[in-house]
Amino acid sequence: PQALYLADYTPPAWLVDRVELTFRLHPSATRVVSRIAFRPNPETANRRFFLHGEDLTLISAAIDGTPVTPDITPEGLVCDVPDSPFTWEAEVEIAPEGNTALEGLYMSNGMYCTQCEAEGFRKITYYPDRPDVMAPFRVRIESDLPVLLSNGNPVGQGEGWAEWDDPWPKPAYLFALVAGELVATSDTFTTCEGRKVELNIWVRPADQGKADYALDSLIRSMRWDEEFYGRAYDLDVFNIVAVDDFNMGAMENKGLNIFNSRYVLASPETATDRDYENIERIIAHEYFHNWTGNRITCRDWFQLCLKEGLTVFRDQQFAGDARSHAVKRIEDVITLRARQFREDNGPLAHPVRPESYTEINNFYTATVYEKGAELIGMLRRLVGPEGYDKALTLYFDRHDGQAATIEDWLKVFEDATGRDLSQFSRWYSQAGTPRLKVTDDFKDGTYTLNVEQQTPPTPGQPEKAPQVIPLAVGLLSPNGDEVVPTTVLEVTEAAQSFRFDGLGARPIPSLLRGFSAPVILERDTNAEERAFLLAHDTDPFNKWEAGRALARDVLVAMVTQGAAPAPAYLDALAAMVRDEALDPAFRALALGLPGEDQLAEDLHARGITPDPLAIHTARERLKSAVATHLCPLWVPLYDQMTCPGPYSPGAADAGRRALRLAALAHMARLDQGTKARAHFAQANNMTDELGALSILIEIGAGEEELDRFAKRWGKDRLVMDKWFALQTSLAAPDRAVSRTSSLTEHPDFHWKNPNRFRAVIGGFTMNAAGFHDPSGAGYDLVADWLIRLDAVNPQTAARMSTAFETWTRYDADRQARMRAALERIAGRDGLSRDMGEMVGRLLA
Ligand code: B3K
Ligand code: ZN
Repeated sequence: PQALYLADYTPPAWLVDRVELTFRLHPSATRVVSRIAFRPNPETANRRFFLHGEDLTLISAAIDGTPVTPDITPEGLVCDVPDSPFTWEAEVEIAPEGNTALEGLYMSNGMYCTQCEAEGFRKITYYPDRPDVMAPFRVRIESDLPVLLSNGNPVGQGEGWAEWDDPWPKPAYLFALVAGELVATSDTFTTCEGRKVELNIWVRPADQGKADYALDSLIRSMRWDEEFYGRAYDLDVFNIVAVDDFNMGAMENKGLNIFNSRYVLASPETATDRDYENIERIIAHEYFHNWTGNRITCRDWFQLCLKEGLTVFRDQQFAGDARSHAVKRIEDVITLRARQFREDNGPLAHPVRPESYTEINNFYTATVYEKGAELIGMLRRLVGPEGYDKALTLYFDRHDGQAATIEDWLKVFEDATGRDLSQFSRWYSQAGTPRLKVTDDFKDGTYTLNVEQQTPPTPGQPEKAPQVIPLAVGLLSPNGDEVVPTTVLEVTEAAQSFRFDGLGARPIPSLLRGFSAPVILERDTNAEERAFLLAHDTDPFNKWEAGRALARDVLVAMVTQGAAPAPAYLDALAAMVRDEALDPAFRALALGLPGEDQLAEDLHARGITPDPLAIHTARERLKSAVATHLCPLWVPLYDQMTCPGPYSPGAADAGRRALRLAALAHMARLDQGTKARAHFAQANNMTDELGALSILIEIGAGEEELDRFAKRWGKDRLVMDKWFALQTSLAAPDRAVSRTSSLTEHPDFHWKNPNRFRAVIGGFTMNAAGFHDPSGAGYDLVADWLIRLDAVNPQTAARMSTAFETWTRYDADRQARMRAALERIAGRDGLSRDMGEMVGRLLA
C-alpha cells in the first residue's frame, strides 16, 4: 500500500452533473444500477477516466447506451471514453450481509445501512469517490422492508419501492441508504426562512420511546445554528437512524444522519447523565455538519480538519451555551490532554492537517478533531468574536457549494479582518504540543512575564518554527483582588517579554486562562501559589487547573519519594468542597484526580520512567487520604445533593448527582461500601445505579451487585456494554487480565459488534495498571484480539491499536514486550492496510 501526499493533489479529470441510482436490495446479492452524467473538467487537460470500485461484481457497463468493457483492477476501473459529456451506466452486485467491515452497504440486525466516509462509496458502485466531485443524487430503493430512506426529499413511494431526490450537490461520502423495520419519533421544525421541516428519529421497534432526548437535542441544535451562525436547514425532511453495529459515533450524511444507537437511545433508567450529554453533543455535531462539511465540504481528505475541527468547535460552543461554559471547558481540556496530548507526544503524532497518509480512516484522530477545534478557538480569540462572525459569514458566502481547503479558510479570516495569518498557519502544519516556559520579574511597580516557546520534535518534523500563541493572563494582588483582568498576550517569538506597569505589589499571575491555547505550560511555582489560585482565581478554568496541578504534584511526590499526601492540598480541597457558591458540577470535577495515564505522561515528561502499578497504588492511597481528611464533609454533602422531582438530564441536576456520587465514592472508603450498596439498591436512574456500582468495584467489592445488574439488564445491549466495560476498566491490576479474558468467553461477548468489542477490550486498555501488567499478558491479550478483529473489521481494529501509542514511555522490559506484541501483529499475513499503517507508524 502506498502513501498519498497532500502536495500531489490534482483536480478531477471528470465532473459529475447528476447521479441516479437504483438499489434492488438482497442480503447476499444486492444489485446497484447507476446512471451518471459526466463532463470534462475545464480546469484540467487530463482526460483519463478512472472510477473507484472495490469488492464489486460488474454485471454490465455502457457509455451513452453502448455497452463497454472496462479494465478492472482491485481499486477500480478505467475505460476509453469520449472527449465530451457522456452518460455512464453500470450494474454491479454486492453482498451487504457479508460486509463485516461496516463500510459501504452492510446489514445490522436485519436492517440495511451504509457508511461511506471516507471511502466507502466505492464499495457500493463504480464512482469518482473523492470529495471534490459533487453532484445531485436521485435514488430508488426496491425492497419489501417497510422503511426505505435515502438522502434529500422523498419524491415517491409505493408497494416495495421508494424514491428520494437530493438537490444539493454532494460528494459520494455523504450518500446514505437505510432499509428496515423501523419506527419514528417525529416532530416538525419551521426554519427562520419559513421552511417546515419534518424531523424523524428512526429506531428498531424494541427501542421505541427512547429517542425523545435526541429529538429535543436536534430541535435545539437547529435553533442554535440559526441564532448564532445564521444557518438554516435546507431540505423538507431530516432523518436520523439509530444502528447497533457502527464503527464510530455517527455520520452526517445529507438529510439522513446515521448514528451509533448509543448516541440516540436514552431513558433515565438505561442512560447516564454522560450518555445524555453525549447524545446532545453528537446530535448537534452531525446537524452542524450540514453547513460545515456538507454545504461546504473538503477538497481532499488532507483537509479533514476543515470540517471536523470547525464542527467540533461549534458543538462545544453549543454545549457550553446549553450547560455551563466553565464546566464544559474543563471537560474538553481533560479530554484534549488525555487523547490529543497523548497522541502528540508519541509515535502517532501528526499535524492537524496531515501531509501524507496511507489509509485515511486512520486520521480521524484527536489531533484532527480536538486540536482542530482548538485552532478555531485560538483564531476566534485572536480576531475577536466580531471578527470571527464576519469571517464565518464570508466563509459561507464565498464557499457555499464548494470543496474547500485550509488555505481558503484562512484567507477568509484574512480578508474579513485584515490580519496576516501566515504564521498562524503553522498550527496546521506543525505537529507536537508547544511547551510554554514562563518566568517572571517584579521591579519598581513593573511586572514582567518572560515567555519562551518550544515544540519538541515529532515523526518527520525535527525542527519547529515559533507559532502564534494567544496567552490569556490575569494578575491578582496578594490579597486576592484582580489587578489586571484577562488580557490576551500574543506570543509570536521563540522568546518574548510582556510588561505590566504601575503595580503596587508583586502580583500573582493567572496564566493561560480558559486554556487559551493547546500548549503545555511550564512554570516553576510552588504549592502555596497554586493553593492561592485555587482559592482566589476568578477564572474558573484556572481555579480548577490550580487544584489539578496540586493534585498532580502530590501524586508525583507520592510515587517518586513515597511522600505522604500533602496537607496543603487536602486543606485546599476541603475549602473548595465546602464552598457553596461553587457549582456542584465544578466541585465534582475539582474532586477528580488526574488519571493514571495522565500521571504516567507527567512522570515521563519529568524524565522519570512511569511504573503503572506504583501510580495506581498512589492514586488509591490519595483517594483514601482525601476520604479520611475530609471525612466530616461527605455525609452532609451526600444528603444535601439530592435532586427533588423526576429525573432530568439537565446540567443542574447532573452536577448535583455527580457531586453526590463523588461524596459517596469517598464514603465507600470509610464504610466499606455500605452506603454505596444502599444507593445501588435504591437507584431509580442509570447514573446512580452505575455510579454506585463503579464505586463498589473500585473498592474491590460489588460482585453481587454485578450479578444483579446483569440479571436486570441482560437484554439491553447498551446497558450491558456498560456492564462489560466497568469490569475490564476497573478491575484491580492483578485481576484485570484474567477478568478480561474470562469476559471474552461470556456468551454475550459479541466481538464483531464494535460497541461490545470496545467495551471489553477497549475498557481493558483504559485500565492502565492492568494493561501494563509486568508479565506482558495484557499486551498479548489485546494483540490477539486486534489480530482477530482486523480480519473482519480493519477500521475499528486499527483505531484500537492506539492502546500501544505510549509504549516508548515505559521501562525496557515493558517496551520489549509491547514491541513484541506489535511486531507479532505486523507479521501477520493478510494484515489490513489500516492496521499495517498503524503498526508501521507505532514501530517506526
Ligand atoms: N464524519 C464522521 C466520521 C467518519 C469516520 C470515518 N472513518 C463523523 C463525524 O465526525 O461527524
Ligand atoms: Zn464530524
